[in-house]
Amino acid sequence: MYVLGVLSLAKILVVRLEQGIVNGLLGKYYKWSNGKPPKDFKNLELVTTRIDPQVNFVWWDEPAPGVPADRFAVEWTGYVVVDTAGYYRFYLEVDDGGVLWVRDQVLIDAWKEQPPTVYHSDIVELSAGYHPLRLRFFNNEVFAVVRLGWITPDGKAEIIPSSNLVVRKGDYIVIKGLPQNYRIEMWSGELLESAIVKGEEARINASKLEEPVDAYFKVYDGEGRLVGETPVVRNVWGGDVFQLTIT
Ligand SMILES: [Ca+2]
Repeated sequence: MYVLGVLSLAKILVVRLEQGIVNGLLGKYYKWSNGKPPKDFKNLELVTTRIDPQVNFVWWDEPAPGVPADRFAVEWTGYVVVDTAGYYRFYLEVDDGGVLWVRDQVLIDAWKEQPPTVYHSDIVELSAGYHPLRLRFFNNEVFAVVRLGWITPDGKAEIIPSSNLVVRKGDYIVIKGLPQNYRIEMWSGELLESAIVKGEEARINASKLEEPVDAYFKVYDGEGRLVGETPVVRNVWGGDVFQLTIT
């Protein structure tokens, strides 16, 4: 009779060194020369990129270092995190124009020069979880206003809080601490992805993970033998960096 492989498996400790989930939205700040910028941002000149905790701005001056107060545009991307499933409305106050997408659907389209104006979306039903969001905004001449809010199922209107906005820091989950040529698999109910250790680390492609998962890692040696597996780690996402230790 064979000895059950399970008995010989190593314990593998896992420590998260970096967190892939970052609260806020990724803001890309552009400038252009004249007229209204194209809605697709084609040929705009990217000046700077940063994480904005939320979108709640009034600008009389430069919105960011190197970005002019006149004729700038911003694209914010990330995910809106819905805690309670239900019916939501989004609202956008803009001077000058803006377009809001959630899940690739245009919810508000107000791409024109105007004084501060508030637009409401239709009611949308959202499941609990992560929904991709994109907001484009431009300002022609000072001053500028852009505020992104929502009305939650309980009727509360608020600027979307930073805790409900999320950016995924990277496309890869990086695993450190394993020998060269070891293979690592990421599981969450089913096998999600795998990668081989090259140099100091294994890089697991996480670009398809639309929201964080509770996952564990199986480790195989260079001959393909299962070495062991980690405990379940909560909220694993692109941009995470883990240190694994085989004990
Ligand atoms: Ca303006």
